Amino acid sequence: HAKYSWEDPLNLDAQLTDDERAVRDAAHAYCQERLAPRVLEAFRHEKTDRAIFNEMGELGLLGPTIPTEYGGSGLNYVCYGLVAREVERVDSGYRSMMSVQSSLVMVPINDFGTEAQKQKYLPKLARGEWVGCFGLTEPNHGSDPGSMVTRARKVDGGYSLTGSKMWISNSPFADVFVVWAKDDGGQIRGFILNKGAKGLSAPAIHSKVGLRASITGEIVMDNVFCPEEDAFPEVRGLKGPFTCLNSARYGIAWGAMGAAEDCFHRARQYVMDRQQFGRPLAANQLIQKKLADMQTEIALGLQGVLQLGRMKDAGTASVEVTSILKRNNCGKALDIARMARDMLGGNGISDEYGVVRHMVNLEVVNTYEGTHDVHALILGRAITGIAAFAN
Ligand code: TGC
Ligand code: FAD
Repeated sequence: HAKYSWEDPLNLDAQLTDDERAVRDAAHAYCQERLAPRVLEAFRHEKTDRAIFNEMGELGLLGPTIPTEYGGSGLNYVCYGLVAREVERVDSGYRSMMSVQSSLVMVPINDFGTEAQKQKYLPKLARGEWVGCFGLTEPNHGSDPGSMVTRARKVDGGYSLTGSKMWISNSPFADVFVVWAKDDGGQIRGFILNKGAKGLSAPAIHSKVGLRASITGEIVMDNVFCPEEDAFPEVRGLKGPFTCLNSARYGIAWGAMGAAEDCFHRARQYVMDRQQFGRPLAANQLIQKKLADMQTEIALGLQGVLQLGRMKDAGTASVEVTSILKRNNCGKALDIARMARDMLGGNGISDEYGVVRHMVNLEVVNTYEGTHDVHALILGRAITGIAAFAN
């Protein structure tokens, strides 16, 4: 009978096309050869390397699903997920940099932008020549972005934006700011702001214990002028930002499994090598159970995101399916990272062994783009028809 493969028990590899495998392998090589050697210093000293955007752009990893006519790679959602998994196998912060640019900045410009906006912004974002950020969360409005207070007042020739956004990935060095604000009628609209605009600043947040390889900041807007041609003309309401989140949350669900796999592989090797009581840690039943639990959740989580990717590519994915997998895979990856940290004993506390870095990163990943519990509420509403978070 067939031999068990602990590295790929459900044979994910065989469910991919040749093209998808080629994209995965190219991303894997870049991530392992170029990103992995830099991550420890980046995390320890909170140094975000701007050049990573240029490197990723050169390889076509920014905007993988954006059409080639605008500089994207024109790939399917499964490819996008495979790339996210490879990047996050190294670090969730690197995946964050990539997914904000791809899903939260390029997707809205592609889906809601005018032809002129697409021509102006997408090719430069795809090459990594420009870095983008996405401002939805505010200091007092995170899970409930519909209550945002940032305002876009109509003025001659455009809009004047005032307000502040909090916890914004990439903002301190961003060139392009996709910001959501309420217009004079109280409707949410999207605006593209450019670095250097009068009244716009993006101070860095230096208090993070996780995701330290990815810079995070605020966006402070004091009557920033946005010309009419840089506003998204038609999209209104939360549908705008949520459309971007559907894509980013999907990538995160794949990415979290990459981080979990890295923790699993490191823990497995460690318990095979480490001797206590005169035999390898791996010889203990309690250790083997942990490995079996990790392996099971990774295999099922990967199978789930592959099916979601196929549904997205076929146009049959409801938004709630993304909530199932964002919630499950982030929560399970965090459990796996904590378990791996435990199995490495005291060494598990050192950043040199990798797993505790994944663990603190995954605390963030489990919180952003809709917390674990908010996704439960989205699902609860879909299951019962009753919104638990409504007034
Ligand atoms: P609700 O009544 O549910 O919906 C309002 C309008 O939006 C539409 N909509 C969606 N459209 C597209 N995709 C989706 N997933 C959608 N979900 C809702 C909906 O149809 C409705 O449209 P319309 O035309 O009828 O107005 O709105 P609510 O205010 O009750 O929503 C509650 C809730 C909990 C679902 C929502 O607010 C939520 O998801 N909160 C979580 C917030 C969040 O995810 N923030 C993420 C910020 S960005 C980020 O974290 C980036 S980190 C990335 C990185 O660094 O990698
Ligand atoms: P809150 O909404 O205040 O939630 C606090 C707790 O209350 C959570 O446990 C939550 O689950 C729970 N809770 C909330 N409402 C309910 C309810 N109705 N019922 C039960 N429990 C509830 N945002 C952006 O816009 N762009 C970015 O690029 C971005 N990047 C980020 C990068 C980092 C490093 C971090 C930490 C965050 C980032 N975010 C970004 C913000 C992120 O999306 C929010 O932190 C997240 O949506 C949660 O909002 P909050 O922090 O205000 O928490």
